[in-house]
Amino acid sequence: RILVTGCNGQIGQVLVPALQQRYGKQNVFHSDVRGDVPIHLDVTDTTALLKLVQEIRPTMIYHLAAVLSATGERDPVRAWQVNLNGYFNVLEAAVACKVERVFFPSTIAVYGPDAPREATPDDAPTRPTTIYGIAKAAGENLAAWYRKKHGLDVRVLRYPGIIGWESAPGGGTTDYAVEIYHAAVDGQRFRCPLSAQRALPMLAMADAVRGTIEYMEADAEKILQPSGYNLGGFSGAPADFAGAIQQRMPDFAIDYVPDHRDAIAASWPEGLNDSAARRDWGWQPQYDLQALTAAMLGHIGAARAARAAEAA
Ligand code: VAH
Repeated sequence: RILVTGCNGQIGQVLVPALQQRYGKQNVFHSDVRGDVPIHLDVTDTTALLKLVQEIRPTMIYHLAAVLSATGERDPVRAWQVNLNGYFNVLEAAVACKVERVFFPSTIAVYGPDAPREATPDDAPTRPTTIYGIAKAAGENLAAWYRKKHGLDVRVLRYPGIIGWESAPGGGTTDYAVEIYHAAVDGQRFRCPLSAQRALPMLAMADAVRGTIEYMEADAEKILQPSGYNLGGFSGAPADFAGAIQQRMPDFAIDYVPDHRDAIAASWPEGLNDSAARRDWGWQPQYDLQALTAAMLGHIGAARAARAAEAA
């Protein structure tokens, strides 16, 4: 049985159906603190979380509940409570209930300006400059402590910006890379909060979800880096996304109006070296910028047409 926390988030909304497909709906329990959920759970409620894990007795926990980078800078207290204390509760419950594997989503936000900008390796220095990145870097170290102290198999992936047609992002610095496609399909001029050349590592949602499940199912002896892995896809800047869209929709227009998120993005790498994940457990992304752009415009366009037909 599997428990997913933060199921209503950008990744959770796609991961849960993928897990249900793989393991059967009856074996996937999913929770969130907000929205329409089968299980209401605030991961900062230690007692409620332990009670839920005792009831479900999951073999795996995918802990997705988190406050992302941009929101975290505005509400550092909540970000710390959720991103560290909530995660701490998950680890304690996992040990108490003998959960076999725990997934902890880390992020390129653990890297700071002193990490190599291009092809940042897994072992680059992690000196984050956001509360979100600081909590996630601490979380990676917590994973190592629980692995050493309790033998808990906590698996860590450092996600780049994740772009999918299936769900809306919330509170991240990379949210623009999803919103830009919706603006294009809606025929709206897009106001981009990052500067034109601000490149970041990006990954298609479909690749991220498939890769995460493959990683969690990999035999333990393949995980040669217990501290975790970069999960890379491609490097893209706003101007690259705009160009790929304009190849298909020449009238698409964009304005670059950098805000606080541009400074956050400037502290992150522009590209990742994920060769260790490819070597150890066979990671292989399938979408590059062109393929993702075609898929995003196709799926979002089809959903828009379906809504228009329904309304007619
Ligand atoms: C964010 N989407 O923007 C998340 C992610 C690498 C970025 O951690 O905060």
